[in-house]
Amino acid sequence: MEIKYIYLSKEGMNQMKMLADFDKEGFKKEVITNVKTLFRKPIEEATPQQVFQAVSYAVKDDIIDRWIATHKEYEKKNVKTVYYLSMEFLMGRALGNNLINLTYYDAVKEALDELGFDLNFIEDQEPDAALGNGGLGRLAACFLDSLATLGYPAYGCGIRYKYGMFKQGIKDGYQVEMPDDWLKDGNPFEVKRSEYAVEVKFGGYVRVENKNGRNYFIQEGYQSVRAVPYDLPVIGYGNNVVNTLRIWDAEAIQEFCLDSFDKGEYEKAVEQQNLAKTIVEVLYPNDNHYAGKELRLRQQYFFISASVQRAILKFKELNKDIHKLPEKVTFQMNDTHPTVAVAELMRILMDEEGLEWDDAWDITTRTCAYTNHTIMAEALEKWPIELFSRLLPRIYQIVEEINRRFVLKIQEMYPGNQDKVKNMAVLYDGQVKMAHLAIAGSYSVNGVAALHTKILEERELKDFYEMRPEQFNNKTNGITQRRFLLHANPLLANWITDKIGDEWITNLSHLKKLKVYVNDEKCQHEFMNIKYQNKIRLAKYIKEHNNVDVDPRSIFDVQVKRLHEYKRQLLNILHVMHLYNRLKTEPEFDMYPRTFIFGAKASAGYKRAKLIIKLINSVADVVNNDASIEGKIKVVFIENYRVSNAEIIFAAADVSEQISTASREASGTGNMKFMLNGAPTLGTMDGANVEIVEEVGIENAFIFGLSAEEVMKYEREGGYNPMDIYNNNQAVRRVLTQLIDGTYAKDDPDRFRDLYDSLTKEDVYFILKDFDSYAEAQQKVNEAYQDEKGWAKMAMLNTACAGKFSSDRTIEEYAKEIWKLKKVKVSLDK
Ligand code: Z16
Repeated sequence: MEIKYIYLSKEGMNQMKMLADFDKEGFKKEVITNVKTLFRKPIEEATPQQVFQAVSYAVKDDIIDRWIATHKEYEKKNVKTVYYLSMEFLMGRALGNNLINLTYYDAVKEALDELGFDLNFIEDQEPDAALGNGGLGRLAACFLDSLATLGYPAYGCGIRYKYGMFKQGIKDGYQVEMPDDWLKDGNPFEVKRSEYAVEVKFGGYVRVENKNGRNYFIQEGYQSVRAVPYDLPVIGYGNNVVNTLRIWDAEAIQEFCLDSFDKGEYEKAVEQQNLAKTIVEVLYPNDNHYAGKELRLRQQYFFISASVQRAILKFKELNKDIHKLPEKVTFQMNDTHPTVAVAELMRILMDEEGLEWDDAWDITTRTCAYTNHTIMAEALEKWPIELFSRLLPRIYQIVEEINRRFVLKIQEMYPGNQDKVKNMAVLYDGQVKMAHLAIAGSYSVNGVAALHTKILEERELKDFYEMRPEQFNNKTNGITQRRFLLHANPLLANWITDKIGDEWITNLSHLKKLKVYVNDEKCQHEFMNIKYQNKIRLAKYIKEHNNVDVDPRSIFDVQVKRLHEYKRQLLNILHVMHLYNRLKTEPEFDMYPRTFIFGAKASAGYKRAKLIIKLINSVADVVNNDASIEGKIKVVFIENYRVSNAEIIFAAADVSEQISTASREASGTGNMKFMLNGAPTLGTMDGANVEIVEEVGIENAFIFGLSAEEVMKYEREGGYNPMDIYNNNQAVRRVLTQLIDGTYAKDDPDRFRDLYDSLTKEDVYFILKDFDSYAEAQQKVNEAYQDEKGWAKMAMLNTACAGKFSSDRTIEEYAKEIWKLKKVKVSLDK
């Protein structure tokens, strides 16, 4: 294959229209001054990191004006605000995205060129803000982008982890974890707001005091920390709106007092410093898994108490009557992690605002809303009562009372039905069930894709749904096209703008206008050449970072996501082993060259997931170095998959692997990023894949495997017998045998025995069951790709039909149907 047409956009540059108000010469001067004042250096001597800092501070200057103007407007209008409470915000890099949303990207690129710097290279100096694990954290980040772009008043509330998601290295094929010291050079965009610090209390006991016939609950003998907020700007696209991501740091309450000779005081001071330090030290690296650690519960209460206290204080600055809280505030709880907010709000309303229970409960349940992101049982948080009540004694009392009243309600509705109590109580079996607390305390419960919400209503949360169906609703996830197309794929972004104008940047449904071009051969060539350029960019990245040569003319087949058994990276690599076997043993067999690209972090303690990474790398070692297959298969494991390299990967993908066991992936959001960038889905009918197929048509995807219904039916009947497949399917038996005969582990043939056992004993993720169907779908990919026009059309249709999956659409639905927010306009009078 040669390059038939190189597309170079002249007119279509996005963002030209706003350049008028950008002062290029002033900006250049500011960069030079910043290098001088920050680093006492002339710009010629600055390191790239220092130039990054200087540029970011120059950009920040523009941001601050808009930030102040936005909040002035919010206060003037006394607007309703959503507080998006989340343990995770997977923001990635800020500089490039901020420039994009300020619409200054091209202008700053030019200014830096003139100073002798390449903006791309400067962007690469910034560490990712990796304050999240995967889908849930990145969703929160996309939501903030959309909220600001749509002009909705919003705060993201989270934790300023000292160390974010670990950096992954691959040593000898194994994952090794390294600390992510993302703040070591400072974060130029953050602003510390010490004046908004609040106190958060842990432990001790509760003393009840009766005054004038009313009980007061006073926490005593507690330890406490000072929660100090750092604000990060979240910039709307081209609209002067700047919202805030507020992340909390912990400090000791009393300053370390060196001249104190009182031993007790001294130890107490050290203790408080240690407590503060440990709370925000590190992000728990578990995706879809609950570890039940005390420190994790501390983190949760820490940022929730701080965020809710601050929100109430802010509300009271503009409003007199606390009963009006639901008219001005919504707390959206991102999964069960922040659901202690229900009890914390009750505590503040009763113990600090002096309300009675019924009043406080009415306000709370009109202010809180809950999003469920998973049906995976091991992800549901259930805290031992012993731990919960010791750490949060007053909160526990409140949870007990919430439970008592909720159970009464259940018994009232279903007299004598103990099963209902067992299935729905907040406290049961010595545990605090956080999902049940969330549902009891919320006015809205939503799932994240149509299928997921259906499964919640019909199975996982059936009893709750039957009790209060109107509480349940679906909000299918989305992604921001500003980061995942405009920033990540400038060639395609410019091409689209050339064809249909730039409205897609803030209204992604415009992409459907591309449909008229999908049969146009010139357009097909342009589109596929952009894909080819992006594949060259990724091939370069892989060469630089992994030292593997890949051919950009091969099919780039990509599975990037957290490593989890239910996501079935194992199915993918088993199939690669199968293809390799065929190439080696069937003289008739041929296939179009394919590069299988993986990227995935395994939670540090997840043994089997780490073994799967080792297997992928071991297969890569064998296959990549076997000259006899003439490079038909390459396997690449991209180290340290994260938001910044994801942007390069999505743009370069031909095939999007979305192969979870049906019913397990609540939504998926990577699937949408691939689609937007023109990669058809190879997947199961799971999560949002169902809706992708609905939008693009089943003929423009490669669908295989059991349906969610079928999977759940097998599960009700106690699973299936994988040995039936082992016995009857020769191809499967061959790859399974290769897991234990040393084919991929010469030095230790038993290395992968655990994987073999998991597949042959139970195969709870139906990998063998779906194997043939997957191989068949892969065969179809192989054939379809060789029809150049057909493939180009399919790829283009995927982009053209991706409009629904903008997080702008998702946020409009949340804002209208759950939050009842009003849009605000911000103008900058200079
Ligand atoms: C997470 O990333 C997700 C769910 C969850 O309960 C916890 C974490 Cl850390 C993911 C889902 O697995 C994924 O399907 C979904 O797209 C994403 O959350 C956003 O909703």
